[in-house]
Amino acid sequence: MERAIEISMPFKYLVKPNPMVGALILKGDQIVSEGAHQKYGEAHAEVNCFNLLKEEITDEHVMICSLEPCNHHGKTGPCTEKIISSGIKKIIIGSLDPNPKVAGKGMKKLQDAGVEVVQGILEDKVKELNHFFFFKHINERPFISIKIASSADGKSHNLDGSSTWITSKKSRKDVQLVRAEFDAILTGGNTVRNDNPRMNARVNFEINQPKKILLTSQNKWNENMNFFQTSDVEIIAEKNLHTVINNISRQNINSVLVEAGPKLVNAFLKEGLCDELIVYKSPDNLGDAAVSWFEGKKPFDNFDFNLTSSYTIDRDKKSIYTK
Ligand code: AOF
Ligand code: ZN
Repeated sequence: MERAIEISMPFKYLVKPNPMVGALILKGDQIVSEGAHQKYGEAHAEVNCFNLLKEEITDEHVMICSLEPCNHHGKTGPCTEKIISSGIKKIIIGSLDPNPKVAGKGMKKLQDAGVEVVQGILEDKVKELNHFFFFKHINERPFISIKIASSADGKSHNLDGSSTWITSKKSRKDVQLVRAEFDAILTGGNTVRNDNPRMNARVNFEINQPKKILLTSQNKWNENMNFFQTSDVEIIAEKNLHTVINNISRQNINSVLVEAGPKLVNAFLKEGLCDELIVYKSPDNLGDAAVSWFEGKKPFDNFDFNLTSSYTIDRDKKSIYTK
């Protein structure tokens, strides 16, 4: 199982919002084939594993899958059918699949066909690695992170709208890596109008880019702005954030990164729609002619957040708060 998990991991950024999955076939204690899910929308781990198998299946062969094999027709066909028709007699599963389309049905299909199933091996590891995927199906909404860049005096931007970089170049590079982890990036009309951001993940490896979601009541946008130049963009005019998140939950999105100004960020916090707050803080002040991120002295305490980790990035500090 450790090996099945290991071979799934290099594809983290390419398979999302799907989970990372690895599969092996053993004969005795020898691995005779292995495969991973390598790209969103493409072959599942089990299929790749069978395609690379160079011998006939006998009663001695056992399959190991880090996730319960699927039993549904999604972008690809059901893995259970492939397993059953291969004649394999035993399968060991890391974790059951929380996706309601699968959830236990894959295992049942295999058992009904006479395949012996063992499940729950290194289950916690599989769940931890695919945290967003499990979170979405358990909570029926995506994991929501809010990222902000703050001056030492807790400010977001200058009152007159003039833009200044608050944090260092290295911190801004780190933000690109954070973006790469998410299935969607959500922002507001003010941020797009004032900052003209690209809001994609600019990293030096191939990824399935996050979808971009713009919350705005403005219905006409200049398509030449940076935001509209890359990947998938959706404009949502709804004001109720719970309705917005319900809409996003119906899509294949397990995680949302909110990168917006103080108004929208505070609205998400007040509605309890934030699981993680990522703060990049510069050592410099913006002063009186600037807008505060939060009201009050200990803003994060108001929302029951605890500091869970912090890092130094050049002159800045990155702090992660969770509930
Ligand atoms: C498997 N093996 O390698 C993966 C599974 O749209 P599809 O057909 O790609 O199906 C995606 C769903 O299948 C995904 O949400 C999850 O429930 C499961 N992932 N299942 O048997 C795999 N990646
Ligand atoms: Zn499958």
